[in-house]
Amino acid sequence: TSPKLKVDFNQSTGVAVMHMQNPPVNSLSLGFLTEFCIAVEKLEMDKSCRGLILTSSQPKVFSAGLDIMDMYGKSPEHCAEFWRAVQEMWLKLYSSNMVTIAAINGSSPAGGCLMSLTCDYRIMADNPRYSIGLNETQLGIVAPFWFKDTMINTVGHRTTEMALELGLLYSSSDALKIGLVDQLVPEDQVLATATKTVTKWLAIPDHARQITKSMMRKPTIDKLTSNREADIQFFVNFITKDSIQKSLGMYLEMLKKRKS
Ligand code: CO8
Repeated sequence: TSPKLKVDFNQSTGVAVMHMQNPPVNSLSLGFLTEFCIAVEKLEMDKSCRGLILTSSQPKVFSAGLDIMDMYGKSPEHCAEFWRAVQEMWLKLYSSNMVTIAAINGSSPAGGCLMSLTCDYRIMADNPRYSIGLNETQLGIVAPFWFKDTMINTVGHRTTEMALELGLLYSSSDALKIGLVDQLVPEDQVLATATKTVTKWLAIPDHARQITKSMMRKPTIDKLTSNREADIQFFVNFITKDSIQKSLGMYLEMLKKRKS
């Protein structure tokens, strides 16, 4: 178990609960993503682990998404390494053979929303203060095609088009309405409901469920795996542009001002 991640594996149920603990807001930094991918890989290799629940140890936030500091004022080499780690996180989760459940116990913008979308099922705390969505355009940046595809696969084309253009963050009840999450429960029941749900999914024969999951997701996954280096190059060129760096800087200022 690493400091940024607490993994509770229950041998008798075959279900692991992964608590993200990267204070203050579980931003997906290069360091965090590296640890995260190693931990998921370990569980994936362990034949006795059949289910994975993702949740947050931080109050009010599931994950604030990609760590902006890994994209702001960094060298092209750093940005490339960071982006490869983001790709890896998505590939590992979206193609996982395990039943994956997002227990979303707080806000989940951008990369946090993407992480949730890779799961088989999403349970969110019923709290109007918590929001979820792909808000990239609000930062002056553009959600990559595989973020977009993952959202389309979940909520459909029209809803995704509008959500991405406007960078919409949905309250938990609005997220349920559009199908961005599957179920709302009181905050103190998020994890218990996830545990119950994973049991239901695990009652289906593994091989049949896994082949079906792969059939649904493979075209989307192949699109990235066959274009990984080009996608990294595109990200690095985009994110290191002066105008984009300026947008990120303004967004960071806004985050700080909003606090007071
Ligand atoms: N990265 C780095 N630092 C962050 C991030 C982040 N994503 N989010 C918050 N922080 C920092 C804040 O600046 C603040 O720092 P400090 O204490 O030094 O002032 C600290 O974390 C705590 O944040 P808040 O005070 O805002 O905490 P709250 O509990 O009030 O709010 C929220 C939590 C709702 C998560 C809020 O922090 C928030 O909205 N954060 C921004 C979330 C966001 O917009 N993330 C988008 C990241 S971009 C992404 O994930 C996909 C990019 C795809 C790139 C494609 C390019 C081609």
